[in-house]
Amino acid sequence: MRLADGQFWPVPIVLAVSKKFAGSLDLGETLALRDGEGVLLATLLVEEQWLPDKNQEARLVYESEDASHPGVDALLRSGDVYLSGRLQAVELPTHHDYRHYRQTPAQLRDHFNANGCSQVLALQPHHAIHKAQWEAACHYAKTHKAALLIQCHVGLGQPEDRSHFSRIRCHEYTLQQSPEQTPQLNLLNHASRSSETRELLLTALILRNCGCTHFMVSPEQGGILRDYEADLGICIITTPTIANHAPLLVLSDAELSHHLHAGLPVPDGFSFPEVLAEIQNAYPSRLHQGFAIFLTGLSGSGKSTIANALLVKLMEMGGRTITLLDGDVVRKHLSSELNFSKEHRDINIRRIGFVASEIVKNGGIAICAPIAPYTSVRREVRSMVSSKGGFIEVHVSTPLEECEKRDRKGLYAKARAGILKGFTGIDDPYEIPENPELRLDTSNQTPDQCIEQILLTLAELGYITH
Ligand code: PPS
Repeated sequence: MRLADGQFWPVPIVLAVSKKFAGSLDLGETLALRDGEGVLLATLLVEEQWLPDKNQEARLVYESEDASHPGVDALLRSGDVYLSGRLQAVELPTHHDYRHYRQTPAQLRDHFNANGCSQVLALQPHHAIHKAQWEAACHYAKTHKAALLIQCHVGLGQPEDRSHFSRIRCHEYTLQQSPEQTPQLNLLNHASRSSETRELLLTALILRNCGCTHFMVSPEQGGILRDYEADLGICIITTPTIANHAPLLVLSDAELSHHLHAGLPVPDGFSFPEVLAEIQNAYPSRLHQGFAIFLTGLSGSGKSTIANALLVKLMEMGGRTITLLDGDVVRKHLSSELNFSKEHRDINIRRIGFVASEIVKNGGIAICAPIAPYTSVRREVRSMVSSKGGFIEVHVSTPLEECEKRDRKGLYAKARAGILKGFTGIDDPYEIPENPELRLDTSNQTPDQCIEQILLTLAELGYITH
């Protein structure tokens, strides 16, 4: 918890590089630190490099060594060698959104000083601020003549998802509820470390550096922070329970949106109507979310036939834009340079997954129909798409004998004759999906029956009404 000079510092912020890169460096060299677009943000004079004990770091920072913890996972995947040295800032990262809310700690301190604020109360909500918390903060600010700062924690890069914008719009609505106060809203660019205790301590430290004297947290967080109050140099106050309030419903934005979509009543007085409307809008119900239908199976199993029939059926239903990413079409337009090695097949499927996830993110339907013979990359695509909307894996399980009997393109015959090498099902593997949402065997069902089953599954999952 301390730097070598004794300063309190809860989370190491390090520059991790590969062994190969570290091996190519000499101490005393200067490195350029650039953002994703190549803009020079800072330079680092390399004074030291060492091999960290990452398991110990994981244990101390994340209280876990389990790689399924996102912070531990990121730590273990980062480079093996840490570099340190004198850091020289060149310029701050550019952001195109909400520039007026992006003040540096020094600018915030100057602002509070210029306005004669001897007390500044900070809130750093993870989600929207609802009534009880806001009233408690305003009450405190009024009785103690304190200024208010709402610090909104955002990621490092350009924002990608609408929850970022929706969260800030929620805060703007909340601020409008107390015209007598002039709270500051500020965005803090910070890579989340998914560490409960240490991250909270770091947040408190950052808030102190922004000129805040008090930090309002939940009673549980208060329990963690109190022990460190002296080191942190900021007073911790907890959200008091306001007697005349309905019992406080503690829900994340996503939980609250499910609550709203399920038609469950949100207690009167829980939040502000504009905030609730914004959350409902940012997290649409499944009926308004995008989804991908991922058909996987052997060549000739009937994927393309199902995909094409499903395309027109969904178009007939209307409502969402639909894109078909058929195996052959993708091979022609997106992946023409790739062959059928495992490595290239995985790249092909990742490309399909990326395009599908972009479509789903924007509320559309992506129908994908590649062979996709490998489990691990199918899993990758599932997680890529699921974070944006629905993912429905359909294993077109028509047996090999039937596919070979059909042999529409004559490729099985070529593979059997040894003219075509590495053909899926003949001399290349197909790993059977373990838990697809649906299995369809086109040797005993018509395309119409297959489509009906897909539509029923979509309806059961809530993505369409059927
Ligand atoms: S993969 O494995 O998912 O990347 O394959 P995909 O992009 O779906 O491409 C499959 C189509 O390519 C033709 N083809 C082959 N398939 C499998 N193995 C080998 N070696 C091969 N060579 C060419 C074949 O026509 C597949 O088309 P479909 O529509 O599946 O029959």
